[in-house]
Order: sequence, then C-alpha cells, then structure tokens
Amino acid sequence: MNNIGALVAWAPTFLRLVVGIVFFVHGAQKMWGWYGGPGLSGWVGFAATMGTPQWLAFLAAFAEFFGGIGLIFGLLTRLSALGIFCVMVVAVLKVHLAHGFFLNWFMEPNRGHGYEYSLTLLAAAVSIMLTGCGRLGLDNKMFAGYNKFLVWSVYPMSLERLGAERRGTMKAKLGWARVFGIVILAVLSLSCNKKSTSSTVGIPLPRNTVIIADFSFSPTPLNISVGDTVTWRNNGPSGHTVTSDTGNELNSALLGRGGVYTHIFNTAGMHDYHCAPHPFMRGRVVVQ
Ligand SMILES: [Cu+2]
Repeated sequence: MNNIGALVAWAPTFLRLVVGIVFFVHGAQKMWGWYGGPGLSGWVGFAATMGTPQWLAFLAAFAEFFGGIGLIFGLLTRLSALGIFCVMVVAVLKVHLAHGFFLNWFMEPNRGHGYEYSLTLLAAAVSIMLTGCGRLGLDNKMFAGYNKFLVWSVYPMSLERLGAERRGTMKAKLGWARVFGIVILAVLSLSCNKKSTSSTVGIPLPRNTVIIADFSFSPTPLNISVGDTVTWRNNGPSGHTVTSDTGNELNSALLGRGGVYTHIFNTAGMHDYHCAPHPFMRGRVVVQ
C-alpha cells in the first residue's frame, strides 16, 4: 500500500468510532434503559404507537446496540453499518420527515426534529458500508475473508480494492454511478417533503390544561385547588395515556392526536401519573 493509501485507511476508523458510540448509547437506552432510556418494554410500547410491530422494534434496538459495538470494535463492520442504515432509513421516513429538514433548534413547543441529523448518520452508515472497518478493526484479524462475501447491493467496494479498480474498468464506473444515482434519488425524494403541520393557534384551551407533546407533559407539576378540572390534550402524532402511578384515579384511554382527557380532582395531595406506553413520560398534579 502506498503512503496515501495507508493514510486513507484511517479515515473509516474515526468515523466508525464516533458513530458507533452514538448508536451504542441509544441502543443501550432502548435495550436496557441505560442513560435515562425507556428500556425494551418502554421502547416497544413507544414504537407500537407509531404502528411499528414488536419484532421490528426489537430488531431496531438490537441493530443499534450491537451495531454500535460492532462499529466501535470494527467487528462485522459492514453488517453493523447495514443494520444502522436500515434503522436510520426508517427514522428519517417515519419519524423526522414530517418535521422538515431542520432539527428543532429553538425547542419550539409541539414541533419535532427534522431529518438533518438522521440523514447525516445515514450517510455515515453508507460510507462505512462502502469502506469497511479501516485501521484498528477486528475484521482485519478475524474476518479477513468476510468482506468478500458480505456484499451489499449498491457496490461491494472496499478501500483495499479501490487501488485495483481505479484503473477504470467499466464495472467500477457503473458501480459508482449507481451509488450516486441512489444518493440523488434519496435527496430528491426527501426535498419534496411537507412542512410540519401541527398547529394549535386559535384553539382556545380550557384553564388547567396539560399539553402532551414531544413525549412530555407540560406543565408539570400543575398546581390546582380541590374541585378543579384538569384537561389533558395530546398535540403530538403518537398515542399517549394519562395513567396514575398508584391507584387508578387517572386512567385515560390511548389518546391520539388531538385527543382530550379530563378529570376533576376532589382530594388534596400529590397525584403522580405517567404514560402507559412510555413510562419515562412523567407528570404531577398538586391539589391544594
Ligand atoms: Cu406516551
């Protein structure tokens, strides 16, 4: 390998280390509830509110957690990146596309994050699928032959082979044309998206209303007096409930977008509640 080739072989190493850490952390949130995450049951419940079947939600958590580990160690690198690629395609299309391009940088209420970050991770996954692990990867020692077998449909090009194919065989050119074609198609289809739709301007809200949006209750705690009525209104696209932590004073059905639940509090004290599909969503009503 010449000097430039030796240098280039380090490029995927940095990319996969950082991307691997990102996915390891989020996978661990979903699988084990680490780092303040929902855990597997919370995650599966959350995914179900978006119409994702249980096995697919489990597979996604698995792909993030083990894919992250795979990228960090450079172990089964392309397979790990492929799993992450699939997860991010779904994340862009099913979660973030509806919210436009930009992240919700200014924390506007009732607005989710656009797809710019997910798309960046998607590009990183594609890049790693193309290059393999680069330097300091276990694949170099343990799976020297596996790169030849694990062929992703776009193009099985690795850095080691780049030198050979640079001679300009027609096959290589067609391969790259396919890669660029898919990228351009993806960009085009993503740029045709709609703006975020949710808007509550002009809808008068009753006194003591708790808004459910972006997987949180707001305001919480809510301070009221005995005999007051509290209204919960779901402004987000996902289904949520209002469910007492203990007892069943608060026991709403699954509220879809625009869904409303009301309750009259006749006893003083603290009333803690959560969302049944997303137990990490917590709220409190303080009755005086
Ligand atoms: Cu919820």
